[in-house]
Amino acid sequence: MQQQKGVTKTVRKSGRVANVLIPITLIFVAAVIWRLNSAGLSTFFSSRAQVLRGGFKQCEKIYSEAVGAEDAAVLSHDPPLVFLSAAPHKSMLQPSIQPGGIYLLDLTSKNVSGIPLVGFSESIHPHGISVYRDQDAVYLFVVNHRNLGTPDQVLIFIYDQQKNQLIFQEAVEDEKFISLNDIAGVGKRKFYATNDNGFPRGSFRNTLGVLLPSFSYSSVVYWDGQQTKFAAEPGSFNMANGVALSNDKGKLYVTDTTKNAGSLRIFNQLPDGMLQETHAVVLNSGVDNIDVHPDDSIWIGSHPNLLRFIKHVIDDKPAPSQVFSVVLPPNAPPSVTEVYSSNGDAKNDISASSTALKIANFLLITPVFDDHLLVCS
Ligand SMILES: [Ca+2]
Repeated sequence: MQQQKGVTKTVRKSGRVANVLIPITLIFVAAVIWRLNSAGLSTFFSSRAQVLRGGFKQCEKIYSEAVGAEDAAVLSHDPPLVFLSAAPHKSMLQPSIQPGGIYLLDLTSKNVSGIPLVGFSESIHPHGISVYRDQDAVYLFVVNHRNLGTPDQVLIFIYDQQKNQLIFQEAVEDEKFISLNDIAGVGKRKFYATNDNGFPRGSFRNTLGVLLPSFSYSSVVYWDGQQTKFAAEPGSFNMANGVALSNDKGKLYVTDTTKNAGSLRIFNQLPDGMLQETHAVVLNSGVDNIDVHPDDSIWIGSHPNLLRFIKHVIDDKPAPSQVFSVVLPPNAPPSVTEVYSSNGDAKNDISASSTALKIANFLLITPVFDDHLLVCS
């Protein structure tokens, strides 16, 4: 009799556990399916037709040493010169990260050359970069990744155009630099940077945050030359990625790669550096880096199918690319143009476009991993 009571208790207890576990599992599975669907599950096997608008007629591939030129920043529009940040980014998840470099692209000659770093002898694996100018100098801010377990840092250089050299100024490190992605220099010793995740890359919590953005704790940090603070608290973003300052320096633009399936978010900068969101433009694509043209148009490289992007990371198969141009008129709704869209495998094409910018009569598109740039004119 005693034994039967025990069995009944165990059955009731396991019944209660099942009552809790089954709904939680169903909610988790539904959340993952919803997430995968917003990342491109419904169009995973379909291929995208190539689209080129905005007055551009044709594109050509530019091959160089700058493989994996994830970010690009304009040095000058006339002559058209661009800094490239290139590195073997697949090594970011290996215990020992592989070095990359900073390059200069001359769009007139289509020449790409490595820029020597003076005064910085450590390994560099650059990610987001940003140009800041004052009367005296051109500064280049660089997000630098190091081996897994070693925190990210920001390097500041001054560019010597006569000698084509980057002169190292300082390395900024802070415990709030958790999983840095992109940077926007806003003073010679001031910047905003995105943490695309609230946990270091390679950790389980980082992967969980990618799958379930409510747990990503993504943020934007601000360094004022002395200290770092969260300008947008952890959890303000699903995945804060690209960041750029408006031409009038009053607004900060941040791409949130997975918010509402991909959004451009617009913030006012408060006097203490904190960010106050004014509005957002939903782009329904995995938006990456941002470039602001002198005419105030905002150019964004994007990954329209994040599942195919992940597959591209794993097996090198082509991944689609997409470029948006966004105009934000002061008293009218935003205007969005899809300037480029492709499957990644056409004759003159590029996989996984992370940066797009308009310079002179060219559209430059750069990739996360691919071995070439795409220049359209
Ligand atoms: Ca990025």
